[in-house]
Amino acid sequence: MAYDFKAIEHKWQTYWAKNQTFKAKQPQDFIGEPKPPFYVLDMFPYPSGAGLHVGHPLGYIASDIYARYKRHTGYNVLHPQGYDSFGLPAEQYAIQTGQHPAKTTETNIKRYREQLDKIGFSFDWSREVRTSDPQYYKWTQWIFIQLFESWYDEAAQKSKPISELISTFETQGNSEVKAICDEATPSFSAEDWKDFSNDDKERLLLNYRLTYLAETEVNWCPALGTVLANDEIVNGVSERGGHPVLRKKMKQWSMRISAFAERLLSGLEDLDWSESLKETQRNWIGKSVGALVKFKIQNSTFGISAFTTRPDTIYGVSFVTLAPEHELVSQITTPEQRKEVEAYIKAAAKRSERDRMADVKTISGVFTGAYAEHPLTQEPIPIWIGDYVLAGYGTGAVMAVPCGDQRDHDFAKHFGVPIPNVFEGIDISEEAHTDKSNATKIANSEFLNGLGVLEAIPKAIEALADKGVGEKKINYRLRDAVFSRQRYWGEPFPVYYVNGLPKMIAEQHLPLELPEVEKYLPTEDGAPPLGRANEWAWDTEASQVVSNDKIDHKTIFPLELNTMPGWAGSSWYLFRYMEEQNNRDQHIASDEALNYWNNVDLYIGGSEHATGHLLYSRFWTKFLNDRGVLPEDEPFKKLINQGMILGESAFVKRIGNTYYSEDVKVDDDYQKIHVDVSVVDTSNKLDIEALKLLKPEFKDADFILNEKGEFIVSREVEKMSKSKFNVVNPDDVCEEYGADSLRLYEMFLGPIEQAKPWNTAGLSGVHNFLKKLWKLYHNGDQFEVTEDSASKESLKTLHKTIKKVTQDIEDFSFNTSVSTFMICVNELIQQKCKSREVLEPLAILISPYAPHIAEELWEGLGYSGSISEVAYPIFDEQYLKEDAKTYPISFNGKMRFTMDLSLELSKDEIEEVVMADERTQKQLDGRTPKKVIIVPGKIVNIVG
Ligand code: ANZ
Repeated sequence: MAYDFKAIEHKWQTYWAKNQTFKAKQPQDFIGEPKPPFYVLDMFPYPSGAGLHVGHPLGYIASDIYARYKRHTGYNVLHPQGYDSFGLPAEQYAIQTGQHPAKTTETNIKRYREQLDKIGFSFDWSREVRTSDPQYYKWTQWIFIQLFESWYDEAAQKSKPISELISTFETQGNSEVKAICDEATPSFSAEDWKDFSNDDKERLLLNYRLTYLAETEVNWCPALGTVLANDEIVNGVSERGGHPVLRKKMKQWSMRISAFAERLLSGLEDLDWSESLKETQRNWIGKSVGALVKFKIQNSTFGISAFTTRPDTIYGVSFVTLAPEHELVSQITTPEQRKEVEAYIKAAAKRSERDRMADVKTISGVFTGAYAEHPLTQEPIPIWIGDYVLAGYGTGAVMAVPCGDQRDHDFAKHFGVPIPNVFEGIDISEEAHTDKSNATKIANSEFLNGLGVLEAIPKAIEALADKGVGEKKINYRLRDAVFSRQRYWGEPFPVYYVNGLPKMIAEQHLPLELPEVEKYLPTEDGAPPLGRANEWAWDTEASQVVSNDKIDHKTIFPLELNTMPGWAGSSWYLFRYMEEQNNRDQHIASDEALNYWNNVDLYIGGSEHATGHLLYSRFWTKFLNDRGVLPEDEPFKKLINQGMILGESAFVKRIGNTYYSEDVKVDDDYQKIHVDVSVVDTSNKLDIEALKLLKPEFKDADFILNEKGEFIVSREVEKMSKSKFNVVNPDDVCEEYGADSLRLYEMFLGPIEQAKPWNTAGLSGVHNFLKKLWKLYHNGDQFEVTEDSASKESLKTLHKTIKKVTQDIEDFSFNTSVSTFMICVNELIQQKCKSREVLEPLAILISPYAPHIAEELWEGLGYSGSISEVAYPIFDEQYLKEDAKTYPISFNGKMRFTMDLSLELSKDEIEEVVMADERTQKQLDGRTPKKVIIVPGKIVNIVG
C-alpha cells in the first residue's frame, strides 16, 4: 500500500474534528486530581484578504509540536486559536467597496480556518475568540471601565478603585496622596473638595484615572481625517496618499501606562524571553535617573523646571532650551521676539517627533527674549526655543551645558550663544569621568572635584535640594498611550458625554455595539466615521442606544465617536481562552479557570510586537491583577520569536515588450521584472503559457529562449510578500506533498528563531523520508510489524533517537529533530527492523511533528483512538552502552593496528588478549615489553 497522504490526512483531520480530540479540559472536568495544565499560545492572526502564505504557519507548527509533545507527557494542554479581527485593512476595503467590514472579516476568517485546518494543528477550536465579536468586546469595554474607575497608588505601587481615592479626598484632600497623576494637578483640602461642583470633581478625577481624556499632541492628517501613528508618517507626510500631517492638540483617551513603567521594567527579570527582546522593552521604557532643576525667570512669576541626568554639570549651564510646544513659550516671549517665535512654532509643528529626533544635522531654534536665573550663581541665562527638545520628554525643557553636551554645543555654536568653558581641557563625558585621574583636573565645579560621576551626581542633587532648587527625579521615556482612533472598525467606547464630561455606561448594558453607518469615512466636518451614525445617542433612562434626534442633554446624551485601537482586544485575549464558550457570559473567565491555567506557558509570535502588543498586554495584565481580576501579573512566561520565512523571488529581463531568458546575453540596458513563483518550476524554468494565463499583460510579449529552447528566470531571496510575487501557498504544498511534509519541512528549514529562505525543491526530501517511514511499517501492500524482540542495534537506534529528540524539543531545536528522525529511519531500514518494540515508540516520537501519518501507523499497530495522548517513550541509558570498543594498539606511542575488544574485559584480560595477538608478536619481534599501558575503553600502548 503506497503512502496515500491525502486520504490519511483527510481521515484524521475529520476524526480529530469529530471527536474534539484537542479540546482542553477544565479543572472541574477531572474526576479526582486534575492533570497539570500547560498553555501553549500563538499570536492570533489578523485575517487579511490575502490568506496565509507558508511564512505564517512557521510559529504555529513549532507551537503545535510543543503542545502535542506536552500532551504525550501527561499535561492537560490548552492550545487555542482565534482572530484579531478588528483592523484597518477591512475598513479600507469597506471604504473602497462599501462592503461592511464584518462581512469581509467573516469571509477572510473562513478562508483562514480552511487553510489552518489543512495543516493538522491540534487547536482547541471550541474556545475560539474574535475580537470583533460583541460578546468578546463587551469585556474589552468592561476592562476600559475598570481602568476608568481606577487610580495608581505610587506608594503602594498598585492600582486601586477610584472610590477609595474619593473617600481620601473627602477626609484629607489630596496632600497626603502619592498618586501617579497629571503634573498640573492642584493641591486641595477636604473642605475644598466638598466645595467643588460635581463637574469640577469629575475634571479633577480625570487627572488620576488610569484611562483619561486629555488634550494630546497628535499627528493629524486633515486629508485622511484621522490621527496617524508615528510609523504611518514618512518624511513628514502620510505614508498612505502622501498628505501633509500637522501636529495638533486633540481631546483623546489615553492610558496611564507610564504609572506601570517601573513594574514593566523590573518584571522583565523573571521572564523567560530572549535577551534581545527584553532589551528592546527596556530601551522603550527608558529609565533615566537624574534631577529636576528649577530656574526662576527674570521679571516673571513663572519658573522652568528641567530634567537632567547630569546635575553635576550645573555650573556649565549657560542657557535653557524649551520645546516649541512648551506651555511657557507664549507667556515669556518678549514683544520684540514674538513675531519670530510664532513663525518658528508654526514651522516646527510640521515636523513629527520622530523626524526631529532622527535629524541631528538641522539645527533650528529661536530666542524668546527672556532670561532665567542660574539657580546657584544667579547669573542671567538666556531662554531659547529649540526643536531638538521634545515636548513629551522630561519637562520639555533642557538646562543646556554647551561645554558638556554635544547637542547643546552645536546649538550654541550655531546661534552664537556664548560657550563659557568651565570645564576647560576636561572631558566631562560619563566614560571619561569615571576615570578619576581626569577628574582631578576639574577646576570650576565643586561637585566634580575629584569625584567620579556616580558620586558627583548625588552630591549635586543634595546641594540643589538644600537650596530648594532641585530634587531627585526618575524619568521614563515610556509615554502614556493614546487610545482613541478615528476609525469605524474597532471597539466603541462605552462612554457618553454630559456637559462635555465622560460618563461610563453601566456594566449590565454592555456590549455597546457598533452602529451602522452608510459610509466608513470621516464626516465632512472632520468627525470620525461614527459621526455618520443616525442612532448613536445614549438614553440614560431606557439604558439603550437611541436616535441622535432625541439628544436633549437631559436624559439623552451623545455617545463617544472614536473607537479603540487594535491593541485593545489583543491585550487580554489570552485569558478569554481559559474559559469555555458556554461559561463566558458573566466574566472574562471564571476564577476557577483563571486559577487553574494562570497564564501562558509558551507564547510564539513575531518580534515586531516587542513594544506594542507585548508591552500593552503586560500592562493590562498587571492592572487586572492589581484589581483582583487575574491571579497573575505577567501574561507570557516564555516567549519565542519565530524568524521570518523569506521568498525566492523570480525575475525576468525586459526590454520594451520583449523578455529574455536569464542565460541569453543582452547588451542593452534591461529592467528586472518580478514574475509569480507559481509559474516557475524548481529548475527555474518559466512556464510561459501559464504566465500569460495568470497575467494577461504578458499576452503579446516576445519571449527569447535559450539554446535549449527554455526560458530561465533568475532568483533572489526577499521578504515573502504578495507584492513581490514570491508567496507560496500552504494549500498547494498540502495538496502536492501533504501537511506532514509541510510541517516537517518548515521545521527542517533551520532554527526556529532565524530568518530563512523557502525553497520548494527541498520539500521532496522530507516527503521521501515520510515514504520511507511508511515502508518501514509495511511489507508491500501489507502493514507488517512483528512481535519479535528487537535487535540490540535497533534498540540502540531507538533510544539514541528518544534522547536526542526529547532534548531537542525541550530546547526548541526542531530542525535537528527532523534530521535525527531521518537518520533513525535509515538505520532501522538497514537493520531490517520490523519489531513492535521499536516501531511503536517511534510512531509516538514522530507524532508531534507528523501527526497524520503517526495516527495511521498507530491504527495499523492495532490501536483504536488517537495517538495524541499516548505516553511519550522514555529514554533508557542502558541501550546506548557500547559493548565493544575499537582500541588503537600503539607501540612506543605509534598506532600500528586496531582491535575490537569487549568493554567488559578487565585490564589484565585486555593485556592477555593483546599480547596473544600475532600482530603484537610481530611488532615485538621477540622483545619483552617494558610496560603495557592500558586505559580501558580508550587506548593500549606497549612500551619497550
Ligand atoms: C544637562 C546635561 C549635561 C545633560 C550633559 C546631558 C549631558 P536621557 O538619558 O535620555 O534621559 N533632555 C532632557 N529633557 C529633554 C527633552 N525634552 N528633549 C531633549 N533632551 C532632553 O537624557 C536626559 C538628558 O537629555 C538630560 O540631561 C538633558 O540634557 C536632555 F553633559 O541635562 B542633560
